[in-house]
Order: sequence, then C-alpha cells, then structure tokens
Amino acid sequence: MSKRGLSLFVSAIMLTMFALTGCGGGAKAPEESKSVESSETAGESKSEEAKSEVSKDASKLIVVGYAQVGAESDWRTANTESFKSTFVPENGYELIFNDAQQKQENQIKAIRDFIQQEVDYIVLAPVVETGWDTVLQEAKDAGIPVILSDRMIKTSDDSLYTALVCGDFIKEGETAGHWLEDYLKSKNVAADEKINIVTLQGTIGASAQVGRTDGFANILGQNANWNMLAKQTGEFTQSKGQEVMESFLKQFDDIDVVVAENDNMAFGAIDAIKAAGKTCGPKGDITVISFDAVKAAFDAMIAGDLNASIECSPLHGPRVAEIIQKLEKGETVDKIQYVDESYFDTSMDLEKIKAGRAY
Ligand code: GYE
Repeated sequence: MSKRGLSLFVSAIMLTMFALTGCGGGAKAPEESKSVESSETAGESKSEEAKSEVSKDASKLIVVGYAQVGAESDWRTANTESFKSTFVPENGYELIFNDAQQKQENQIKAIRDFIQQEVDYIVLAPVVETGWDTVLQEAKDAGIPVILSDRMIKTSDDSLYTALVCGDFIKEGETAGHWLEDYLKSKNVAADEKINIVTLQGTIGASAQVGRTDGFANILGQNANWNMLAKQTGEFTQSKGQEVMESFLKQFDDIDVVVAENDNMAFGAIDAIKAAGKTCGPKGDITVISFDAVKAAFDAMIAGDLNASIECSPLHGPRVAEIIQKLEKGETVDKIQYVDESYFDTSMDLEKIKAGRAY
C-alpha cells in the first residue's frame, strides 16, 4: 500500500470510529453528528452500513498538505483557522497541516514530507520570496500541483506553481501612503512641513514585507517633505515590534509617523510609545498606520491608539478550495488572484464594521 493509501486507510478507520463512537471533539460537524445519532438509534446492521459508507467516502478524500508560515500574528491565526475549518472530511478533504515556525528550511522539509506522502495538492504560504525552485521542481516531478497562498515567490519558472491567491501588497503599501497624504491634508499640515517616519518592517524578504515597503515608498517619493528616518524588521510579531520601536524612540525624538507592516507590530509599537511617555493615535503625538485590520486593530482604533489599518484578508481557505475544485473538474484557473481589499480608520463607524467581520 502506498503511503497515501495508508494515510487514507488510517483516515477511513478514524472516520469509521468517529461515526460509531461519536467522539470527534469538533464543534462544526453537523453532518457527522447526524450520522452519530442515526447509528446510535439504528442498531447493529445500520451501524455496519454507516461504517462502509464512511469508509467509501474517506477513500475519496482529497489530501491537501498545507505548509504554513507559523503562528506569528493574529492574521496568521485567522489564516490557519480558515484552512482548518475548510479542509475537513465533511467537505471532502484531509488536511495535513505543518507550522514552520517562520523558518524556510522547515517549510522545505514539510513539502518534501508531503511529496513522500503522495498528497493530492500542496499549499504553500512561502515565508520568503526566494529559494523555492528546487523543492517545487521536486513537487512538479512528482505530479503534485502546488498552490501558493498568502504570499508570492520569485522564480524564473512560473510552471512550478499552479495558482497564487494573496493580497496585492504593493497596492496595500500605496493605500497606506495615500491614507497618510489625505490625513495630513485634513490636518492642514503645510506641504513643506517635515514629516518624520519610521517603518517596522515584516520578515525581510517576505512578499508582504517587500510589497508594503515598496508601495509606501512609491507614495513617499511623491511627497518631498516626507522623511524616512529608519526602517527595521519587527518580524511581524508584537514583541519584536515593541523592541524595535523602543530603540527608534531612543534614537529619534521627533517621530511623527509609524508605519507598522502588520497590526501586531503596531500593538507593540503603541506599548513602546506609551512606555516612553508619548501618545499616539488621532489625538496623540505620533500617527500609527498598520496592515491587516484584524479585530484587535479595530479595538486599538476605537481606543484611540491606532489611526488606520489597511485591510489584508487571511480567509484563503475557501479561495484555495475553490481553486482545487476547479482543478478536480479539469477546469482552468486564473494563475494569479488578488483579493479586493480596503482600509479602515477612526473617521468610520468602527464598532459597526467590526461586528460584521470574521477575523
Ligand atoms: O500581514 C502578517 C502575517 O503574509 C499577509 O503575515 C501576511 C502577513 C500578515 O504575519 O500579520
């Protein structure tokens, strides 16, 4: 039996046990709980029937290996949840999930394991843009389609991946720049008044970092009075964001704007600003702009600490599932799919907007 066959056999047994004992532990399995109810009331022969039916279904599950970046931010947690709740047996999938703890070498190892297990699809959220050609060639040689999700890669051979779904990070960076232009205008800041900016960058070399940095730089280039004092990585984490902001505050006493390339680094920066005895947000000394627009960012805006957050959707699970469904039917898919995104700031009805959001 191939490893994939073995894994399907194991899932079939597990599913059968699930159906017979009702002990799955998951909250979101209405169909499974239905089958538990019927097998509980229908006696031996019905149970046997349920058993063979479930086994048959399990053998048809599409096996997806997801090489996830890590667990560095609220965005990432929402992204993991999106995959875990989409790629479930009730939807016809078995998900093999790997958390690479922000290390490319771990992601490469995970992809090699997926190839060994002969999964049907590999989904990769590449921690950085470069260095994927060898392992993706191995996946291609094994005939396993690779779908890039969340971030993109740099490669000279586009045939190494089937599709890509992510945010348009350059556009996000430009949106942040345009937001700042409008905000300064609304405050009647003179066009020749110097605006000192620091940037907390994401993981260096990640497409979310590269795009947001470049996009913001495009708009900075059009504003002669904007002065980028320093840029440094905060690794997309709150603790590193705080640490880097502390050092910026020691180096510069005239910071006007912080651009944090994700919400969690902004939360760390806000703590550092307050600890240094300064204030931030619409009524404070320092303007803070971030990316993602997770619920905690809405709270920070409502509290008056954060000025704006540029939206970036983590809900890629259903988007990737749609791509896989099309591929299963032999349909063609768009190679690159950018998600439509907006921004939020303190001029909006944030309580209301937050209530309608999924992450
Ligand atoms: O902004 C950040 C996360 O790649 C878009 O990664 C993603 C980024 C997101 O850690 O919070």
